[in-house]
Amino acid sequence: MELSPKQQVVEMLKTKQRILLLTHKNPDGDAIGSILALYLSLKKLGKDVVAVCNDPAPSVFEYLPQIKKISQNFSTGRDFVISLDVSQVKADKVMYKVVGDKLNIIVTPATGNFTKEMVTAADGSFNFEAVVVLDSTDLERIGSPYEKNPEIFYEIPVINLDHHAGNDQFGKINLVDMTATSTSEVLVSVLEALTGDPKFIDEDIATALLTGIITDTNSFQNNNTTPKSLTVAAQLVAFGARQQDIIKYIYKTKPLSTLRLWGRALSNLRDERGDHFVWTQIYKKDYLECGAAETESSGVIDELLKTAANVDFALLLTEKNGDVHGSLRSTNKNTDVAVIAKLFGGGGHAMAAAFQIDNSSLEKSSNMIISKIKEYQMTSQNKI
Ligand SMILES: [Mn+2]
Repeated sequence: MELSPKQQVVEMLKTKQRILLLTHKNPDGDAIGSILALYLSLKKLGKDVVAVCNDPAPSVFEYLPQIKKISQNFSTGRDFVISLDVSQVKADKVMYKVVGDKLNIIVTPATGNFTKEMVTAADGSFNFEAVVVLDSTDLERIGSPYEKNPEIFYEIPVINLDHHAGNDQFGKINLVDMTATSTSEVLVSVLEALTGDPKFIDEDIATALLTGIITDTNSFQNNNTTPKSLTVAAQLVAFGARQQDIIKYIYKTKPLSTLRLWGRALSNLRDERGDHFVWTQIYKKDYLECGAAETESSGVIDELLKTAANVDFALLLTEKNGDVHGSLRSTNKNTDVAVIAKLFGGGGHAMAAAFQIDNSSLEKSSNMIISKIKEYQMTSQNKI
């Protein structure tokens, strides 16, 4: 019988020793929670694990133990192989010596002489045996770890662990559960199957996993919250997940820089109620002047803009890393914001979606974005 994707993931994780974990750029709580939980679990199982993300974890997640183990860059650990053709001359002894800045490999022939023409050099195989990509709809979302090492993803088996409807099934094994609230929720059942030990999930792993579930359901407020996600969350609390820490750090404490930045976002709020939406923008200079990191704008849309009355959705435009980023949140069940994100090549869920305009600024793009959305709102309303 063919193995299910979950069984294939479990088999792969059991048999491979050196494993690379990756998640998407601009990581959210689910990206951070799932990569950290899998990192801690595989370490606990004695594996050699490296966890990498394009960007550092937002400072709000500092309550998570070992969060600093998620690094921003990595060496592919690729061997470099120098080959000597021994079809005509046999080697007797091989030694190496470091002389100044040079590593000399000294090969003594059994008989005859070696010549320069007999030497070649090439890239060897990667030291990783498996790659796990978490919470990413496609490989591009990983950012520079993918862009700089695309060959890894062809040469090493990739496990794709996700819950997004738009996932493009890029893995050798694709465990994409669209009924799950979060990648962290998917991971809970993988860990249970992998270890067969209900007590394997300790307090730290449970806290990381619960962080993912809580942030992706917006503390069980979003309508993606299912009975199963509540059961899994209850289980994690029973395993010692520090739920109060999560709520306190994520929802009840805000650095002053965040409050200042949100203040700017609110004072820039534009009312397009004629077209049934509100929007605002945060410029690069706003982050600098507020002393805020680029990640600090992420909550403004979920906690403030989304509460706007009598509109279909809210839009937040930000300047990040030289790109313009758009976040969309639907405020009612009848509005699918993924459709709007798609106008700009983005995607997501009905309730939350995003897009990016590469190499641009708000000055260049925001008029174009807003007029395209207004045009769409007009035609979509005409249809009803
Ligand atoms: Mn997620």
